[in-house]
Amino acid sequence: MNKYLDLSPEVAAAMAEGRPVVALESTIISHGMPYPQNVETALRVEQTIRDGGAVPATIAVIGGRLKAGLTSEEIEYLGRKGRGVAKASRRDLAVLVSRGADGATTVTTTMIIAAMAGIKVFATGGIGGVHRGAETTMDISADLEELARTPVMVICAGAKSILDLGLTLEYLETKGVPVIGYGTEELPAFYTRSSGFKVDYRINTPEELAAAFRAQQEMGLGGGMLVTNPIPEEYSMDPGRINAAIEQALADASKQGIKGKETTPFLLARIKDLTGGDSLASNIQLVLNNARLAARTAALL
Ligand code: PSU
Ligand code: MN
Repeated sequence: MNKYLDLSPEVAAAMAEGRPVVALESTIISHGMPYPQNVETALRVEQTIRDGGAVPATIAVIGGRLKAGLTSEEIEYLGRKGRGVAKASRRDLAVLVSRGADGATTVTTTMIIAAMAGIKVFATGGIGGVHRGAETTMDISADLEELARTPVMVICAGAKSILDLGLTLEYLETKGVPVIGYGTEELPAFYTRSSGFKVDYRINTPEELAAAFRAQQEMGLGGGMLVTNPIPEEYSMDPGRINAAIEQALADASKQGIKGKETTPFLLARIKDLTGGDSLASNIQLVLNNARLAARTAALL
């Protein structure tokens, strides 16, 4: 075992006995949602994974240790500190660890630490991607590179249209990342079930998801798989309303000169404010929905 990595006793026991484990990220807690809904949601997601017969492994960097499996006190700490915790991407791990610092893990670093721990399935809300205007800013999330290199299945609700969804799909194609629609032909756009863009394959069962991932790994292709699971109909948002909020948030970010790693957290918080909290309710429901699918799929791997 990697000397920088700590598995919680529950995760260590499940891995040793070959029981299903699902990884969860912590940037969604610190930077993705406000306190206290962030902590409540993180704990509810863990419970949903347990109800689905798997063990949750929420991932973060605490005191310079890579953690797979947090205590509820650690989750509370990350949630309370919010954007005061470093948002940790691949480039941040070396210095955070050598300094004994804390970091909230993005999709990228959650995949890295999950793979170190031997965890194959990871549930979250949305991934990073190619930002609108990336042809001049070159702002492309490290999440896409990680999907290309690290063997973890990431189950999300698609990507928000704060991103350029078409360019995000082009990038994933170049990098050889399979993009699967769970029960859909269309890439879901996080708050809504449709985006107008097609996924590579529609898969309708956890059994077929597990079989595709197993084939990818056994052939030695490596890399991850992106499973996009549409938000349940009853919680999806009105496209006109959410898209207006997204356009406004993007305009505000540009006016305020928001750049780099601040961009995504700024947009998420702004969209939540502009929709009076309705987007937060949808966000919570889609994460729970992804947790349920992840638990079922992990049980088959
Ligand atoms: N998109 C969301 N919610 C999130 C994130 C993205 O809808 O919480 C977080 C995830 O942790 C993701 C990260 O990995 O933002 C991407 O940040 P960036 O765009 O800076 O790569
Ligand atoms: Mn970026």
